[in-house]
Amino acid sequence: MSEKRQVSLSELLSHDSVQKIIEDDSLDAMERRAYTPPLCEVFQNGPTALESQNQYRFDIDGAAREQLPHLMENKVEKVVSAPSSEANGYHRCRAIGIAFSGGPAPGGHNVIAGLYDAAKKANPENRVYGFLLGQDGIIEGNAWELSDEIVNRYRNLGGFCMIKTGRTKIDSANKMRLSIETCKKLGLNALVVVGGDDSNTNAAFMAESMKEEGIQVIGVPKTIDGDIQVKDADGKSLCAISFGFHSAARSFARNVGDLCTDGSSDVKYWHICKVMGRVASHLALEVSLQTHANLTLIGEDLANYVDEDRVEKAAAEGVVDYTAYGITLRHLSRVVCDAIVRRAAVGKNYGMVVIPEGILEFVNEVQVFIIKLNTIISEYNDVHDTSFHTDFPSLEDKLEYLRRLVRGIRKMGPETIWNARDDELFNDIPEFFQEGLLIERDSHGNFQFSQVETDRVILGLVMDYLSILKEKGRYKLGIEENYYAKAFIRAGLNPELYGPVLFRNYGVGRYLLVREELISQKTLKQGLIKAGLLDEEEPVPLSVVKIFNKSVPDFKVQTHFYGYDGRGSDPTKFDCTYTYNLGHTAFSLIAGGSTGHMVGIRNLEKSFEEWEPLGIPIAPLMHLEERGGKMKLVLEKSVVELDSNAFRIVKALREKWMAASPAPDPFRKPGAIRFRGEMEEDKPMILTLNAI
Ligand code: FBP
Repeated sequence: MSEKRQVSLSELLSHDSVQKIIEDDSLDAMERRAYTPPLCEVFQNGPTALESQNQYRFDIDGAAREQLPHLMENKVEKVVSAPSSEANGYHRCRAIGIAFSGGPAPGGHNVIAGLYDAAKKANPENRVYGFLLGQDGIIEGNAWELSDEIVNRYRNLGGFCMIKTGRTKIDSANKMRLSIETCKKLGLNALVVVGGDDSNTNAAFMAESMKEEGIQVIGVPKTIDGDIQVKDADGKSLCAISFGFHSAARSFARNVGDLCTDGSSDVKYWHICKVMGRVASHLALEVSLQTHANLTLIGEDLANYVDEDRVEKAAAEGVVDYTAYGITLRHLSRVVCDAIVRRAAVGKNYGMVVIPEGILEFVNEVQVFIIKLNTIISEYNDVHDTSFHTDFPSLEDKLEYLRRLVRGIRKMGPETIWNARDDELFNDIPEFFQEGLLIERDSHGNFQFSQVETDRVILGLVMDYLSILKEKGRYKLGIEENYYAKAFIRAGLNPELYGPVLFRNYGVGRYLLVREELISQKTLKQGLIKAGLLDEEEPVPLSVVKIFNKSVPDFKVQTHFYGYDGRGSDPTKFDCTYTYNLGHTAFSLIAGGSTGHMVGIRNLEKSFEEWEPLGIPIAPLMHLEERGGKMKLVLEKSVVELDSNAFRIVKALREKWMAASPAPDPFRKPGAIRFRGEMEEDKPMILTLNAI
């Protein structure tokens, strides 16, 4: 017997094929690093300057005027090629710091790469520092001077791994003082903050406070949620979408698309897919367009719901029922159940539902709880040295605190907010949801939807309502007419005789629905006896039982959450190009002397040649909003507009995509994020549609 010599482990590890396989870098990553995205023409032609655009108008909030006086005169600035007289200023030696803020979004590394390349090209002596772990890095003076080696390692790659991120904001006098000290120590001329609405809000306050010190602050619109969409007072678009949205949406859509394929193959599951988007439903809307999932809930749309029956009833009594406006948890579950029941009626006991993470924010009763609990928690934290969550670690402790508020034991503000009715309603909701609603708020007092099992809440309600519908005989699985006829003929039974007795639509529909009153073996037997098809002592024929059992749907569900995965995906070509140009724009704004501006690119929906880099003044966009129980000056989040083209199209196709008909499901397969080759659609669909 010949013995085969086993290769030693060290030989194996040094083998060429093994080396290739265990290499940390994939071919895709290597290609991404080597790729340089195209640059807008203005960046290809040497130094740039800024040109104020007076055609844009803003309705300025009085509070913004008061709190950000030095930024009120800021205008929209277009990046243009610099006349030779201004070139010197552009090339002046500078030190710039950059920090990520908030959740990761694909393309962040290219903002750094764009800023770094522009800075080094303008003057090789320029220094760019990356602050580590978000704004904590600025406060604590924790920064890295970026080099070619560091920057090259992350070009076109996803995540914020290069310098990491954090959710701290520079929102107190002390943090501001420490940040200014850091900037001075590093000799910084400018700071770039790459973040969402809250971070850009924060950037404006930093710009205001640092102006005297001569430190410029520039924001970059980042968030996968896509809720930074800026228009002027006349509706002219300045920033159509934040970066990262396209990549995250494509990543979610790819997963949802694959589930559509699996779901319509083994036809036994309803897949409930929750997709990120803390408040706004833009991501869900884009996933809907990309995949044609059977049902996509859009929070903004549901919030607009009016219960006409209740309105009419109240009107007849001469009163107005305000609770008839807006969505309730009950209505939400009805919308989902309606889709399940209608598809079941045509034999489809499976389907795809897309739920935006922030949907509960739009539900009346949940909204009230969130606002009240935000206020209670924030007031507690303001009054005490410790925090609400440290003092009341368990759910029971928290509930007891709320009970004490009701009993009026605590004689401070919050007890008026939480009354006996709130407590009663709160105690009616499942424990895991109570815990979810009481979780720690983020540093802005924002409710953290990603921590709540929204899908579980909705599913619980759906299951309850489906059981009711089942008991009432309204939730049945349609039986294909031919299948029924063949099965009965095989069993020697006359389908024509049994059909009208068993089905409510016999001879009408292709899918037969068992009569509502036939809800058990017992009622089935009685039905047959009553129709004279069976004697009392006879058993129900097996094929009748088989058809009946087949008509009773077994609701099986799989839940999925798409969020962190998409946030960590590599950027699409669109996001690679967008962010690389945003980085260049940031440098141009700094070189042009701007502060308190957010970078933007106009005409993103058009061909690349028409992209127009600019600076958008943040302060004039700000308005007062309730945050953690207080009115704060913030940059407004853009939610899905119900009169936008993208939403109107999804609404118009809702019935088609629900596919509650015998026709095949019109699922669309978006495919993977491809970096190489031609891509089917090269920018967010909502962007293209809304620009029409
Ligand atoms: P940003 O607004 O900071 O970009 O983050 C958005 C987001 O990705 C939301 O979609 C999600 O709700 C949230 O972050 C999750 O936050 P965390 O990373 O703290 O869990």
